[in-house]
Amino acid sequence: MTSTTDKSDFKPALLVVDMQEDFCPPNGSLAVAGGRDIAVPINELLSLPFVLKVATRDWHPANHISFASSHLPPNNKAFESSVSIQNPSNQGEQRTIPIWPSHCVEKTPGAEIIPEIDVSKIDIIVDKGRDERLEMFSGFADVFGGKTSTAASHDLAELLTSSFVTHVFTVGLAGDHCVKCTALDANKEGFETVVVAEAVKSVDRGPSGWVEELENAGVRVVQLHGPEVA
Ligand code: VGL
Ligand code: ZN
Repeated sequence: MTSTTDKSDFKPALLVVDMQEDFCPPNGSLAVAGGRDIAVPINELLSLPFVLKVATRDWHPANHISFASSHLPPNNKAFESSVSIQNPSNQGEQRTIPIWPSHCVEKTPGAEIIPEIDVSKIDIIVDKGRDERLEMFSGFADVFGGKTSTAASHDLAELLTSSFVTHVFTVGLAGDHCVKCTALDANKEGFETVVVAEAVKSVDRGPSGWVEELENAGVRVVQLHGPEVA
């Protein structure tokens, strides 16, 4: 038997982003309204034959740079403050990041994937944001675009490429943060990228600017049980 690489191959992967207790009501420190409810469409997707099913976990040390408790006034107001951080790998490069309540502290109950998700269907878990000095919304790279094994447990692009993935379906929490950044990076890495709208919830309850941002970048935002979102 010969094997050929057919450019028309459809080898889809599913990325389940940050379906963790701290992002879900009723007790999550950074709960997204309706966050727990999307376990239903996510489990439906998990029952489909994706070539690879990956879950990401936000996985921070207790002194993570995005936590209010890591800063002094006036930079310690969760949801209000933002701070400038340095790229540890490139002296002088800076990014401004928002400040959050402590969340998804490694090995704590808040960092657990919620029990409603059928984790038996997940092939691999990628932990991200492990470096106290770096914010990492995307499963692919930190806010400077860096890929370091101290910040992430796996190189997500490499995982997908080694399974010959062509298409990436992204779902989870939060639509306007980690899902958006992960989908934008998947697209940048060259994967055909789709976000499944019913399987995403966002922090921002207002008009969904993140949908437009994704669509402008070439990411399709679709309905699992209906037509594409306009
Ligand atoms: C997230 C804020 C901080 C997310 C993670 O998963 O969307 N948001 N850390
Ligand atoms: Zn985080």
